[in-house]
Amino acid sequence: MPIRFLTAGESHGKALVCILEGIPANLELSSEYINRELQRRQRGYGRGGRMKIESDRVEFLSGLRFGKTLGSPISMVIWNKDWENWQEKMAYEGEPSESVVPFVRPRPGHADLAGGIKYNQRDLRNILERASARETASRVAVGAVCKRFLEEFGIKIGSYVLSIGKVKPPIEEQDLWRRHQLAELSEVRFPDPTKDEEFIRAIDEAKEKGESLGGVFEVFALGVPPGLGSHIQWDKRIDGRIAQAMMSMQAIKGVEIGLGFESGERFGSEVHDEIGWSEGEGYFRYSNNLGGTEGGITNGMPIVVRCVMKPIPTLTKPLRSVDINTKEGVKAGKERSDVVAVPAASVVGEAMLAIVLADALLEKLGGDFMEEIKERFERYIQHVKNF
Ligand code: EPS
Repeated sequence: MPIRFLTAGESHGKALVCILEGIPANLELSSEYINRELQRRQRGYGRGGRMKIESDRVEFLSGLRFGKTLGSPISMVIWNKDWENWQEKMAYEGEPSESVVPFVRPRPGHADLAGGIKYNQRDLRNILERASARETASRVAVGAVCKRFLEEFGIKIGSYVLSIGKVKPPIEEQDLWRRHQLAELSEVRFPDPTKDEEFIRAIDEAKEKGESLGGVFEVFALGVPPGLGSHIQWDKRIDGRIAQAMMSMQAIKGVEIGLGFESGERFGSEVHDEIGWSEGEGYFRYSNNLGGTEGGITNGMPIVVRCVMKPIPTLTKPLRSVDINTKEGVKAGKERSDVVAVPAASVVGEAMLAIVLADALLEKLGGDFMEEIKERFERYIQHVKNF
């Protein structure tokens, strides 16, 4: 696995930090490129007050010189503007001041209780700070670097929202990239901005009721060559690696590739993608029901992944819980939060898919600098066409 990354940072700490290793030398990269992706993650109707405070931007700490990667670990920091308001409550050293009120009423659905038990923390803030989806800003920064890398090989990644709560308008536009472009114009990343109002109404209604909402989004990759991942071992299978990456995102409860669960309801002839061949181009498929993977290997068709996000666990009309000190039945604690974050999760999904594919492409091609990797890529593409 050539690509490795770690993130660090509490939601209301000073900053989010990440280290990305494995990106080859001589890749052109700019903070502007990464910041564009970070801004995309901040959008979406139904986000809470935090997104008005933050304007996420990355600062490079290593791995880059004069706009090109060095092949060394790329480390990046995203400063939390909100830190200014949390310095006392999140102080790194000293004793807690009187203003620090421990969080003792775990929210059903959040990591609060399970994490508190596991790490023996009686102030559940010590868990929720790291469990927060604020961490996904780091993933988007890492994913942006991987996207930049994949672009050099003509691989493009996009996404759009399919549903929020029960709102699920039909999608007419079939071309995946077109859907992505239309989603960029929508306040909820739906690939038809004329439907935004329907979503906004549902989100407003949920907010009024003290509720939150989840939903489904689809992430895809175009231009992925056949041959990434492998059938030979469970942990090399590309579909397994994609599913793990997606499931690791906060609040994701299900992942499907291609037709996914629906394939279990069809005959084999209605599922498997028939094979064709054309002069100059080589093999192609008449359909893409399997979402671009067969036997744990990419097959040259677009990778299509669908994820479901559960509703955000912080409710302004909270559910039943227990005070971890008194053991009394109480209402769960409240935190400032979002009503819905599916559009943001869809952007994070792009980042996770980019990370997996960059890793698999580097595994396939090897190499330490862009020029040699590109040469190998061209040779491999010739092999694919001539096979
Ligand atoms: C998030 C920042 C958080 C939340 C959200 C995601 O900001 P704050 O907690 O300061 O309001 O908006 O986190 C959660 C939904 C969660 O459950 O923790 C972000 O940057 O995406």
